Amino acid sequence: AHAFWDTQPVPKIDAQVEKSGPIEVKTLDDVRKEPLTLPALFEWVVLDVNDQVQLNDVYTLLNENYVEDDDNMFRFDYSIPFLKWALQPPHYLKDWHIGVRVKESKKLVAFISAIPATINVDKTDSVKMVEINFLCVHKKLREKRLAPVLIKEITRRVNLQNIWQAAYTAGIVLPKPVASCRYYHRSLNPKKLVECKFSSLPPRVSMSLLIKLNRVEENTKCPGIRPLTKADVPSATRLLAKYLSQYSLAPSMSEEEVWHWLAPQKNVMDCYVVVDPKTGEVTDMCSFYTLPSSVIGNPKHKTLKAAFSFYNIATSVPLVDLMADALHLAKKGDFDVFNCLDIFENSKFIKEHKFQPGDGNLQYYLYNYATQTKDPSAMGLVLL
Ligand code: MYA
Ligand code: JJ1
Repeated sequence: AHAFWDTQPVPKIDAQVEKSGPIEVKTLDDVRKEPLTLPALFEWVVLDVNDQVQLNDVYTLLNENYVEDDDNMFRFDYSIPFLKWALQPPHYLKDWHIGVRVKESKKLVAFISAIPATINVDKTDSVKMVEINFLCVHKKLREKRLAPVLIKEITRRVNLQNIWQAAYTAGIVLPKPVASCRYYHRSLNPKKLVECKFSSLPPRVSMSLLIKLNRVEENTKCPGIRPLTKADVPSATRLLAKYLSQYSLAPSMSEEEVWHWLAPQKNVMDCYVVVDPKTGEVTDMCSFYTLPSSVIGNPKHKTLKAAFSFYNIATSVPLVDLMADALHLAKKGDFDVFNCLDIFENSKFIKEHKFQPGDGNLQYYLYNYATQTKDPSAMGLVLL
């Protein structure tokens, strides 16, 4: 049923994986030295995201053609600064920002990206991988088998760096999910969410009652909570490493990477910490990234501003209190909704903070690495 995926080193959908490890082992000699062949009208390009014009081309392709919900009412609208940040972590390779342009017009019609990451699997194996994201084919070129060509080309360019594994997520089921996770949503601006049809007014609930039900705390609960600074990074890196070590799939981040991924950036990343006044150690942190969605065909609202839960660690306060602060801060930041997955210990605050399940799922995958299927609560990795 999968003309492409059946040829790839991924477990069959019905496979019961017992032992973890690579599915196939190859060497550089096995890797094709020339790019994959594209249909004659198209050409491969590397997108230089330091160039505003090329970065804008990626933004526009994604803004018009990237991921939508099942009913095609909302489409992710990753911002330009977000894309630049997401594509340029420490040790990124510009060769891994791959585009397809129409030869004649130079219009960008497809994209795929890889970034380097070290991922710990089953708490024992540290695997050098890439994270694949932003796979996109223009709406007018869909179902022409272009996606497999993009995937094979990025695989080739990653293999040329002697990297043989990848992690990725998708809204659809492919061979074979490591974990199947669910989106949950906390309404912060219920009136707008209803007007956009992101949510509906529950039966026998008035708008004024809905607004009241969705109020957040007027004050923060965690004493001294403040934005992460560069001076916090050594301590925050230790806290993260210790916290993430309990998960079956989690990133391992250097100090450099922690600062890249968590440094506060307006309209991109929010990260707050609690620091022990005696020791200066970071004891708690919460973070969320900004990912708006275009509201498709709504006369009143053009975009929905969503916060996506990132890495949250509570040691000096209950996790529920830390997340109350995250919701308070997101509301103050004018977000309309706060989204999270049922990964980490998130089920501990989902009910209490009135999150509701969405209609979307997120499947986690590994390429060329077999491992036992995991519960969402064993997952310690968030991809953008
Ligand atoms: S997930 C986000 C994906 N993007 C979108 O959903 C945006 C909107 N949609 C589109 O742009 C297109 O519909 C896409 C497919 C591009 C998704 N992941 O060209 P086709 C398989 C993997 O005729 P199109 C993200 O970014 C499909 O099962 N495979 O189809 C992570 C079929 O194969 P098979 C997918 O609709 C991406 C084949 O493609 C996906 O025109 C991770 C059909 O191709 C998907 N999301 O284009 C990629 N959707 O016949 C894998 C469809 O076998 C990375 N397909 O069923 C693997 C690791 C690589 C690096 C390895 C290094 C070592
Ligand atoms: O956002 C999502 N769903 C929303 C909107 C649904 C619109 C109709 N289809 C939703 N709303 C109802 C819940 C409501 C929230 C406020 C409080 C009351 C309840 O369910 C969904 C997630 O649930 N989003 C998507 O489907 C987008 C795609 C998700 C897959 C992403 C794949 C990314 C891959 C990147 O590598």
